[in-house]
Amino acid sequence: MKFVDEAIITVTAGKGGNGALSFRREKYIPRGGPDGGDGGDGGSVFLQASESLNTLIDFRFQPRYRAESGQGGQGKNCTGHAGEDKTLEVPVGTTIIDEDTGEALGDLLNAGDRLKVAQGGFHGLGNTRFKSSTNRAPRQTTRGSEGESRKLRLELKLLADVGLLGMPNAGKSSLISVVSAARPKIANYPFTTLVPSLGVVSTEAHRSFVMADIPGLIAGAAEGAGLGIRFLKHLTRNRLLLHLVDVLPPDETDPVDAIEQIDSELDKFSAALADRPRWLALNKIDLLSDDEVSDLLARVKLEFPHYEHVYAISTVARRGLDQLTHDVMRTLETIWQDEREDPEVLQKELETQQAMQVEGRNSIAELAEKRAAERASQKTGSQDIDQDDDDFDVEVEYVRD
Ligand SMILES: Nc1nc2c(ncn2[C@@H]2O[C@H](COP(=O)(O)OP(=O)(O)OP(=O)(O)O)[C@@H](O)[C@H]2O)c(=O)[nH]1
Ligand SMILES: [Mg+2]
Repeated sequence: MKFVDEAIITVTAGKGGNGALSFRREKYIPRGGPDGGDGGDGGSVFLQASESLNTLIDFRFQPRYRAESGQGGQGKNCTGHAGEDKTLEVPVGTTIIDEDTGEALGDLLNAGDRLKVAQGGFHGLGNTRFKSSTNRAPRQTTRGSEGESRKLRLELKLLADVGLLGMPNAGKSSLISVVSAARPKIANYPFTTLVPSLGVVSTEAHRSFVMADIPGLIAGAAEGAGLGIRFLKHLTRNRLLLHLVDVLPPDETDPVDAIEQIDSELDKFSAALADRPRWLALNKIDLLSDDEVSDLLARVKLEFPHYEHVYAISTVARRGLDQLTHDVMRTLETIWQDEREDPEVLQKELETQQAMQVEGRNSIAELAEKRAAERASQKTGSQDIDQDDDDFDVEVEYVRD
C-alpha cells in the first residue's frame, strides 16, 4: 500500500553582500585610489536525500528555512564572507514541486542525491571594480542581489511499516486516530472501515513510522466471509503486524477465541505473512478492572506463547499507547538499521515480501475460483458484486490535514 505524505515549506536563499565604497588612505600616499571589496555570495538552499528519514512529518513543525546571507565587502579590497549554504535532509524518494507554478523540480531517488532549490543572491561589486583610466576615484558600487525564495511542496510515496490486524470493532481505526493525524471513520459496528488508510506516527522529532489500518477480518474470511481476505495483501510489505483484540466484545465471546480465529485466517492467507513479527494489543482495557486485565494477560501469554509482545491498551482512555508506539519505533529502527548495514538481511526481506505476495495472490485467486464455481453452479453470476478485483497495487492516498 502506498500513500502520499506531503509538506509545504518555504525556502529562502541568502542575500548577496553589498560591494564596499572605500578609498585607500595612508600617510604619504595621497589619493590612494579605490579599495572597496566585493560582497560575498548568499548561501543557497539544497535538499538532500537521506536514508535515515522515512516521513516528511518534521517539516510540518518547521516549515521555513533560510540560508545565510553574504557579508558586505570592506575597505582594503576585502571581500565579504560568502553566506553558508543550507542543506535540508529529506527521505529518499521525495518529489519536489514548486507550489506556485506547479513545476516539478526533481525527485531525490538515491541516498545522497542533492538538488538546489533556491539560488543564493550574487555579490555586489566594490568600487575598486569601477576604476578606469577616466575615473580614478569611482564612487560607484552595486548591491548584492536578493536570494531566491520559493514555496515548495514535498511529496513522498510511502509504504506502511506497521499493519493493524483484528476483528471488526476491535478498535483499529480508533488506535490510528489517536496516535496519528489520520481520521478514519470510527463506529460501534463491524466493518466500519471499508478501505485501508494510513497515518504517520511520530514518537518524537525525527522519529516516525507509518501505520496502516485495514478492514476487520472474521472467522471464515479465507473462504470469503465478511469482506474476505483481500485486504491482507496490504500487509505484505509491513515489517511488523499489530494484532488488536477487543477485551470485551459486545457479543460476549471470549477474546482468546478471537485471537485464535485471526491467527488461523492469517495462516490460511500466507504462511510467510503469518511468520512476520506479530504483536498483540489487548484493547479497551478501560472496560475491565485491573485484576481482570492481569488475568487476561496471564491467560493470553500462556495460550499464545508465539506472541512475544503483548500489550494492554485503551485508545479511549489513552492507556499504554506511548509504551506501545515507542517499542514499535525502536524495533523498526533496529530492523531498518540491519537492512541498511547488511545487504543479505535486505535481500532476505525482499524475498520474504515476494513470498508473501505470491502466497497472498494465490489465496485470493483460489477464493475467486471457488466463488466463480459457486456462481456457475447457481447461475446467479450477474447479480454478484465482484469483490476480488485484483487491486494488488492499489494506491491509497492519504494526505495530512
Ligand atoms: N471503551 C472503549 N471503546 C473503544 C476503545 N477503542 C475503540 N472503542 C470503540 O470500539 C468501537 C469500534 O472502534 P473502531 O475503531 O471503529 O474499530 P475497528 O477495529 O476499526 O472496526 P472495523 O473498521 O469495523 O474493522 C467504537 O465504538 C470505538 O469507540 C477503547 O479503548 N475503549
Ligand atoms: Mg475501522
